[in-house]
Amino acid sequence: MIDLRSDTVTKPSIEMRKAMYDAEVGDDVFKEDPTVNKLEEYSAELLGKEAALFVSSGVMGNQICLNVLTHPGDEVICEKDSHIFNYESGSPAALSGIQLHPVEGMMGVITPEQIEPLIRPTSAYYMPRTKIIEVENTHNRASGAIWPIEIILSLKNLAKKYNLLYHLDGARIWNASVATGISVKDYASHFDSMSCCLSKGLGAPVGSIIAGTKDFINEAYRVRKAWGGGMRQVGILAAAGLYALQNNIIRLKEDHTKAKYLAERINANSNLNINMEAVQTNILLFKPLKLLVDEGIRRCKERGLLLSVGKIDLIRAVTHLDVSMEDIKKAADIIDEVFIN
Ligand code: TLP
Repeated sequence: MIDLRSDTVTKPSIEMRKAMYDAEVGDDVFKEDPTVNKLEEYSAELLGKEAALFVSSGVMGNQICLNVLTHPGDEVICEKDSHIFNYESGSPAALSGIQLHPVEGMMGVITPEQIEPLIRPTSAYYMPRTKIIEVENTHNRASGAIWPIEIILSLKNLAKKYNLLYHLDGARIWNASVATGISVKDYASHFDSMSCCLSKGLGAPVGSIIAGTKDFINEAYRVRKAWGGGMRQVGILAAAGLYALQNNIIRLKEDHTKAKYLAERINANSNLNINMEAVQTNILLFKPLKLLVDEGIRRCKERGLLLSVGKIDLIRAVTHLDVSMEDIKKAADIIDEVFIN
């Protein structure tokens, strides 16, 4: 099976497993796991933040950040297709008593002109309090599109003007960085808090990192424990994360090349529609014109290719380190066979 459902499906390589096997461990609830401590120090340095914290997932990372930065009744402005709005089980409301204010963007990007009129006047005590602007870079449901740095900067200025906080869901910030050449440190420097995944394109089996000031991370540490996320001899997993950060960032370029190739093949098929402009990293979304999404996915599966639903009318394919260029060529052939070119 060629599995392009997500970059989360990658399995730890032999070298990564060896690093896990060799990891020194201790009780992380006592902050005595040397490998976790190393991962957190390494990540803070890499992201140019005062401190970082290892958490079990991207959802946990985003939700801890939102919880620490808000009070119940606050509001977070985010893009309509963002992960926090669509795929985090309603946790902003359930866990933090806050609401999201989704705004429709262009390829996942929302502008200051759209956001400024939505910021609630501080005098209006009967309204929710606007507290955070959230950015997702790269943007999952916008086909892995990258936020232009100028817009990131202008939203930062807007947040400053209104005394708002600025959060980055950087699950795939590594992909944005290798595609643009802008360092993750540079991206991170604009945000008060950020969350980034080790378990997607970087190939670790588990885990995300959140980063910010020391005070922010001290609070996050408390929330993680309160939500049952305090882990013990978890250096075994942190070792995989450290290996991923040290070895698997630059190679993401190969995933982008594979995605571009697949997108071109899909674009050449007259029974499929794809927005080539949005294919900037490792995710592609395409629309079957003569078959239903579920039926198309089923027929590809029968031929050895796993795809997923991107949106109601869109199929998603994600390239990653466990699929070769050969696999991608085979995948393109299967797609042509199913959606008869
Ligand atoms: N995304 C998953 C699914 O949930 C859709 C995927 O297969 O792409 N932020 C972004 C932008 C994400 O894409 C994801 C996962 C997360 C956060 C959450 O990460 P996990 O799954 O580790 O909780």
